[in-house]
Amino acid sequence: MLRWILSGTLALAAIGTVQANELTVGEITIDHPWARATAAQQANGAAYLVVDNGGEADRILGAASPVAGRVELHNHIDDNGVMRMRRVEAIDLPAGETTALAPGGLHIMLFELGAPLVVGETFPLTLTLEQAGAVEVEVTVEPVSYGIGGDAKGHQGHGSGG
Ligand SMILES: [Cu+2]
Repeated sequence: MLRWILSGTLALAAIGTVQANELTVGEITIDHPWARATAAQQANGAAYLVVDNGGEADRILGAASPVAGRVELHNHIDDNGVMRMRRVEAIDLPAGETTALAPGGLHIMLFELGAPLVVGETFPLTLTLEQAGAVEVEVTVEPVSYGIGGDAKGHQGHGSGG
């Protein structure tokens, strides 16, 4: 137990854990990471955040979190009028631009949740950026109604097959 705590602390320290809702790494600011609350029977969730890149172009290559067995980068595409989620290999963060991950668009998909995401709770999410490296942010769980253009059913039917 002690060994686990020590190694965990070192790992977190190495990638810079913060409690704040905003994290700045170099010229990149990650603002208000949040996730939708999930129902008890819901196996999957989604996380959103806003990246303000004041520096050179970067890309999000992947993400991981202890609350999810698997984490993928997703986008919504319009497939003949039907919005479908698709996995994307990376999320571009163009130089000098703000990239928003939000309901109905780009998002971080949390598969195989170990427990429901409860409003008010927080959990760590590590983003792997091509240039900036690993960045850990603290995600706050918000009500399903939170955010823009909520589509609460969108993720419930999202199986592992995509
Ligand atoms: Cu998704």
